[in-house]
Amino acid sequence: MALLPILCYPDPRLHKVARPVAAVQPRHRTLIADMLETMYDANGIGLAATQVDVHERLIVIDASEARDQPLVLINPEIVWLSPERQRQDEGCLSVPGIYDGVERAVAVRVQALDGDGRTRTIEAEGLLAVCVQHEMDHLLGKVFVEYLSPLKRNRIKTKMLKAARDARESAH
Ligand code: K1U
Ligand code: ZN
Repeated sequence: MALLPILCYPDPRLHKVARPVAAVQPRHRTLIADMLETMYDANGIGLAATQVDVHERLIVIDASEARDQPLVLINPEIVWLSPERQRQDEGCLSVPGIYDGVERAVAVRVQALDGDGRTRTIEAEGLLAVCVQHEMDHLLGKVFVEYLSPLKRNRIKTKMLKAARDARESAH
């Protein structure tokens, strides 16, 4: 298994639209294992393939307290969104240190393939529902900061670019 580098906003590769997985192949099993390891290592509750520069419709999630309930969603499609919506703070491993409120459906039903290529339907609410919607946005090339005002987004962009520049300079 391997830790994968996570793309940081405003990297343009975060805006690529992922293509469907045609068939679950051995390389996808390696990718899933590496993404889970990367997500747990970064203390995240989700990770989309887009964030590790793989532009296929695959996400991993573990929103359990014990961090022992990994979920693999391949070609996920939302089949139902609750009409009830709620604003909740979100974070993103591609936008480290930034948390802000986004309004989303409180509950979702998603159909997807699991890591063995079997069709599954997942009902999610609370943090898991927020995370599923956040990760599915990544597959469409959308980062949560795009729900914020242009002023906030530009401040975040400037902060991220400065942090990347500082990290490069201190590495020399
Ligand atoms: O980068 C990501 O897509 C993962 C992201 C998922 C997420 C967290 C919270 C709300 C929506 C989506 C994270 O894991 S951010 C870091 C984190 O561990 C966290 C932040 C807030 C609540 C719980 C966990
Ligand atoms: Zn994210």
